Amino acid sequence: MTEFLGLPALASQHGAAIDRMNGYVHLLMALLFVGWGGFLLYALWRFRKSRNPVANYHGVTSHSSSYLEVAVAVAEGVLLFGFSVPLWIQRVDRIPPEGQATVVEVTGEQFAWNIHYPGPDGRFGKTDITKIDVQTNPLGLDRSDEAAKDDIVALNQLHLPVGKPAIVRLRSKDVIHSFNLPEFRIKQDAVPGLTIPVWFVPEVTTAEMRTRTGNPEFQYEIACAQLCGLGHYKMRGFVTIDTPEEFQTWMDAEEAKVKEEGDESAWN
Ligand SMILES: [Cu+2]
Repeated sequence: MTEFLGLPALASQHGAAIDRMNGYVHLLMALLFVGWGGFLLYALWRFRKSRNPVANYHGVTSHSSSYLEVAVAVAEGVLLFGFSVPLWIQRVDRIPPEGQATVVEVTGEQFAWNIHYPGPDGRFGKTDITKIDVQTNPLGLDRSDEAAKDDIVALNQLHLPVGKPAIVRLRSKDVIHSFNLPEFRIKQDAVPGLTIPVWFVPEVTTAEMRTRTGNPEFQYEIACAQLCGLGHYKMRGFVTIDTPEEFQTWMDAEEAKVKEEGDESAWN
């Protein structure tokens, strides 16, 4: 189905179900398009003036069109209740427990993605609007808060381990953005004032995808899918799917950076 629709390579667990549904919807639409187009041509020919010089006041007496309409409605009902709704419930209602997932907060702003990990303690530190500094502290993280001391903040670089559910809590600092990960079949608006969770299981590491696509420079992208201002076009982040070991190495390096910065500010 992925090839048939010309979709980006697939890299998440639930993505195949989304592609399948997308394919069925396109098939039904193609069928309707051909059916309606054919019917229009038939009607033009069948009811041409030379064959029908006088108007027929009885109209259509056969019921076949009603049966066809019912069949289309049934097909649409099956798509909606058989495929869409179960998938939707799974996506928005069956969020895995946080203890079994990588939890990360992603905050959109004009024009970047701020990535915030809770650090080894697993608790997100307090943020304070008065502490926001566009250059040094875009989230306004309050490092004096015990839970914030080990928090990791990154810009446009989201790392996740392969095979483990990832829960992304989406937020926005200014306008509505949209967090779009095409290869993971994830797209969700980030709305100011709301924290919206999205979850998925990444199944293909960045390295593996590089081999698969034959592109040594391949990167999973975070695209902003909502026209959010003049710099919308450059609001582009990257997702790196690591093996669990690589992820730990990256975390440790980020953790060391945080410690270093903490020591420096204490010294100052
Ligand atoms: Cu945006």
